Amino acid sequence: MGIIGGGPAGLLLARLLHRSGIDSVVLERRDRAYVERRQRAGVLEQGTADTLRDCGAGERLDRQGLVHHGIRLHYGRRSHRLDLRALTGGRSVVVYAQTELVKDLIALQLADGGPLVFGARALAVTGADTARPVVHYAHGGREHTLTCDYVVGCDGFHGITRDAVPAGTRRTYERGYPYSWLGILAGVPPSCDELVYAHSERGFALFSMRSPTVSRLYLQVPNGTDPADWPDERIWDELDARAATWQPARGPVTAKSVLPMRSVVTEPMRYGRVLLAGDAAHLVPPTGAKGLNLAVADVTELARAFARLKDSGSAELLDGWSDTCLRRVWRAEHFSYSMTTMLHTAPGQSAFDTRLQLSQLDRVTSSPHAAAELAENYTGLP
Ligand code: RFL
Ligand code: PHB
Repeated sequence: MGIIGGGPAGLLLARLLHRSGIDSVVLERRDRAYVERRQRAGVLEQGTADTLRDCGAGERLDRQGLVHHGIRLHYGRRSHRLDLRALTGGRSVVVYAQTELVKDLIALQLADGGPLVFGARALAVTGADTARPVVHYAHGGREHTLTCDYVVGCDGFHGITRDAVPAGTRRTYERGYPYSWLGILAGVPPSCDELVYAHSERGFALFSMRSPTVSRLYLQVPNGTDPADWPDERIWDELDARAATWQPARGPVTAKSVLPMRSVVTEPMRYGRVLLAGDAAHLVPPTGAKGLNLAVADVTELARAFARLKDSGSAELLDGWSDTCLRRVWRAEHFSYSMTTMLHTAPGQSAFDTRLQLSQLDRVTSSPHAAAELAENYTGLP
């Protein structure tokens, strides 16, 4: 099996396949230090955490991950807690940085998994509709080929595997948003023990964390924002203004970046012997904390399908894999879109639209049914 991309999707797939006795090679274009430092997600659904535990990657997660039983919604100078555990019959989320999860999976892969080649950039995949697809890649200043039974593109949104699917056989559904997030890491203990999602007419703000000593915060900013225009003081002042009734503790800002938001789905996720998983197949805006969890769900199902094929010769799960994943993907797309549009203030937003947002926030904080709907989606659908 050829796996392109050593992010969470590629690394976890390699691990799961290894446990089923299926060999794979992972090609990752960046070096190890780069992959282990890349700041991204932080919220793991319970099912994601369980998958990591099942494949032997749960030791540090259980020691250092922060289990959260609720989230806070701030709006109109009020704060409401959604009790995720009570609303879902016992489900919670775990705050554990994607950087740490990636470190754990890399260590496992290098200890007893198949080859994981850093600095190996896939250039093209050919023969998707043959029995032996080929990955063409560059490594160490030379070009190489890897001939496989299957190729799985776990190469993220800017990957090249998607191009192996003829344009006429795939369809892409896409939606943009008129805002981005400015994200910072700060060396200061979290000043709230749960995540705070704040709606304000100045724009959205999110308070999160990485560990008992590191906070992670986000501010809605206009598309095209240069992080250099946001000195630390300006960020903290704006966070205070948006959080209204509550003030996050200030501390040294150790990282700052701007990320645009997009919703994208490519269908189908399989063409012949080439498959697309994780961000290579779909993107969600981060407000619902779903991207990493979807990537994990895709490859968990895929590893199961390959194990079935190996053990019983049945391709039934593999043939249904794309449809199985897409049902979950579209649910997460809807949830991520709803959270995003409920909480952000679009440029030039009308007072009418703001009243609709506040009405919806009132609904999810006062109706047990509406709250349960949000909580079930947030903690992950079975
Ligand atoms: P990745 O992590 O992008 O990994 C793809 C890997 O492929 C490599 N690659 C190639 N390798 C070889 N040859 C090529 N030609 C290659 N092209 C690319 C890349 O170097 C990289 O190592 O995709 P993957 O594995 O599908 O994982 C997806 C997640 O990373 C992503 O969905 C999440 O980070 C999204 N996300 C969040 N998801 C959550 O579930 N919960 C969250 O709280 C959350 N917060 C976030 C997020 C994403 C963010 N950013 C920066 C987009 C917060 C942020 C700020
Ligand atoms: C994060 O901690 O990076 C994070 C948390 C919740 C989100 C998005 C990102 O919805």
